[in-house]
Amino acid sequence: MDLANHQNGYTYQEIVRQQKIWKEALTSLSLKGAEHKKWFRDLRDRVWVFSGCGTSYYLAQTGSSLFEMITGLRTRAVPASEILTYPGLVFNQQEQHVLMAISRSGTTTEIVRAVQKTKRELDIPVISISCNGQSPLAQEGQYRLLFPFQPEQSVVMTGSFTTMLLSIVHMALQSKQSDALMESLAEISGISEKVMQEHEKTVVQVASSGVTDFVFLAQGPYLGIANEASLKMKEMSISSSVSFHALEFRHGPMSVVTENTLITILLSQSGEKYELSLAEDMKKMGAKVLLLGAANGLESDNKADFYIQVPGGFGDVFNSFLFMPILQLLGFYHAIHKGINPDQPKNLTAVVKLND
Ligand code: F1P
Repeated sequence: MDLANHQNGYTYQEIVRQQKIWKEALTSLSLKGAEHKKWFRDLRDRVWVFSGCGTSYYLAQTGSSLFEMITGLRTRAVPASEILTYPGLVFNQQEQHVLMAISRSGTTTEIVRAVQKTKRELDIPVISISCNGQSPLAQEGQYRLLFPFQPEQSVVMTGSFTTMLLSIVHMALQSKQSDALMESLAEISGISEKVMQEHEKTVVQVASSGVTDFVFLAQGPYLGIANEASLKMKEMSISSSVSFHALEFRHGPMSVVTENTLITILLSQSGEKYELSLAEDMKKMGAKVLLLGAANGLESDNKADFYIQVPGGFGDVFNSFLFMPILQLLGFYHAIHKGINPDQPKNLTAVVKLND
């Protein structure tokens, strides 16, 4: 595997630089705490609807879960297309809403049209979250969650996902006085960098272990991460890849498991007992199993073929920042293993523009 050559490519560079970008974003966001606190005063009685397309939809799923865990406010996550096709199902008339519109480019047709419909026709306030502060999406929002971001050259989103997620977590933390959580947020970039460096060799080993199709399983706030990991694997390595709620996998989807299947289970705080038992069952079925989690003594239980253990104590709110870079590298290295250049993904464009 010609690693050196592809590690100079921008997809790899954008994966390994992301923690540095988080620090820069956090410096800028920390100056906006008072403004974000005012947003809560304006909008706290509403249901917070998170929305985006593709990677940004999976970010919406993850962001809404973490936002609700932190703030206790009611949230939901929908693809932008649902706002265009079934606005009445998204914005139930019994409730009041605020739309959190997410987009790396800020120019994706569906999310821009969804924001315009939500704001102009439905008179619902919009918070724009984008890596491009000059974009139509950023300009459209009455509220703008923005931060400095070195634009990504890659078609596939990597650091843009985690940096926008960081901005959502930072904003959610303004709704409560928790020095401990703010300290963890400040620490997580350094910890994540170490995790990525420490486990990169294992990721290369897993990616080139002969597996050919991929399953990513998770519960709760990790489902969006599993969905994004699956999309990364598809986009970068052109491989068969699916994702489900972990405990749903036994109810039919496990029928596709072969000895060439890698099942990656993201361990959660609340579901670990069930997820470890699932790992054991899948290993018995002949799949290769990768356990990714903060559990102590992970390797002692022999329930899996591969283990990536991250430092404990950061909990469900911050583990996504430890898991996502690892899962992005998995897609990257499997692409290299297949002789595919992730800088030139097949059939994809960086932004989807509709003409209709
Ligand atoms: C959304 C998106 C990406 C996908 C591809 C096409 O982009 O669907 O998630 O990987 O790049 O565009 P954006 O709205 O977040 O810019």
